[in-house]
Amino acid sequence: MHNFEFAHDLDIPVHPISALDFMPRAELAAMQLHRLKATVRLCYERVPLTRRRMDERGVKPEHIKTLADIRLLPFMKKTDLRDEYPLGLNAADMSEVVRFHCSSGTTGKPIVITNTANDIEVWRNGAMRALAMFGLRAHDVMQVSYGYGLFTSGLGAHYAGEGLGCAVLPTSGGNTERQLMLMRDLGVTAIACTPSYFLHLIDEGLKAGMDFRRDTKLKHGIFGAEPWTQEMREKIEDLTGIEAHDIYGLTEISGPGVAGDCQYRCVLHVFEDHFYPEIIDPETLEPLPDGEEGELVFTTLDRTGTPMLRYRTRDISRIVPDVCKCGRTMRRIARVSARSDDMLIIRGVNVFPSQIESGLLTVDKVLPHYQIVVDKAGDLDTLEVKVEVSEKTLSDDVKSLEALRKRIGAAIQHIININARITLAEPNTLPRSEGKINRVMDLRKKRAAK
Ligand code: DLL
Repeated sequence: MHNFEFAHDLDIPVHPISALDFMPRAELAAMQLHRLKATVRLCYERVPLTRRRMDERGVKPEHIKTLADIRLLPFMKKTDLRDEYPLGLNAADMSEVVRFHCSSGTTGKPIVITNTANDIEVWRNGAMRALAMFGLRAHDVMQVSYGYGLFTSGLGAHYAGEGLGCAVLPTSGGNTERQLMLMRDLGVTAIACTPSYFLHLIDEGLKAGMDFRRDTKLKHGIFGAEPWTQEMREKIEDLTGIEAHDIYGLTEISGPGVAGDCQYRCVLHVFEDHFYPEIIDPETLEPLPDGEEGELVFTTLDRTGTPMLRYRTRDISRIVPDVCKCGRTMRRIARVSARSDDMLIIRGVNVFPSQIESGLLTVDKVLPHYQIVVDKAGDLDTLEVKVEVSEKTLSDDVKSLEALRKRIGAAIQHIININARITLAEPNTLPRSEGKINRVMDLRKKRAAK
């Protein structure tokens, strides 16, 4: 169907659904521009907030003549969705809407996204292409342990698996014992869940005497919905022998399947025929050149329920220049290891939880369960990192434990330049999660609220 612009050296045959991933750039750009124009027209005609903002800037749909003209358009933010709750940004007639999805924020009302049948297809297409890129095929048995419901995770993974012809096991989250039993008994080869829930499954499996390599057929993990580091990926792969793939997405733009990594890892291909990425400086709102880190912004190119123009995700990434060795022509973004919302300011230094994770997971003997506690002693911020180690490690002599604490502290300090107090915790004592995990306790906020 498409000419392949670049030779590719995939070790697995390309799935037919992936053909679009290899579109020649010129063809892709023409498709993007055509779709962008239609989306801008739709928003201008149907979404009063967008129309007002475009009018204020003197921008009309006909001013969008090239892809670069996207810069003329106003941004959208999560607060717009909240302020326009429930349906102010909906562009479709209710007769065309087939599903609502919601994403909760930390405060107040959820945001509501309407999906037309077309939007579900767009979403399914991105999610299927992600799984195909990971190497899943019809013979795979996929357990979906993401939650089903208002969140997009469960259903997104579900469609993608079924679409590829996999046998899907919709366990949703929770009931870990049953999850493990079914995983083993049904010969599950792929699991889709948050990386933090998979850690919990590994733990519970080990406790029950289960060896993932020996007792399961698990080959693929389809992990996303929360930031996780390369070090965490290595830890998971080491513990279980699976390939841990990274799938990215967000409710406002569609769901899981906006981007994913190919076999060359570390960076994610964006399904650019549907979702147009930009990186901006969050202060000046100016687009940044390829390679520079900033806030990830997406424009949906062919959604019709709640189309989004230049949606500010608050996720931090960068566009990775150059062509990928896999031959896909879709541009790449660096893995999203942090959200600007998660940034902690400790003694004046900006710190992301993922930086602490990267540091501590380089130390052997450390288990991938930790908690970050930020507090104040007088006027000074304090940072404590609690990390689990095995009972065997804890039974080491005092000197060895002190040396281990020092090594962990040094690994963290090397990255964030802050001295943290390290507490070694017993196995299974730090919080676990069935969905997105929060590993940070910022007690300064509680003190300030008192
Ligand atoms: O979490 C959609 C999703 C489900 C993606 C399952 C992947 C797998 P929301 O609940 O709207 O949607 O949350 C979106 O989660 O802005 C990121 O901050 C974060 N996130 C999602 N995927 C990744 C990832 C789903 N692979 C928010 N790496 C996004 C890092 C991710 N962060």
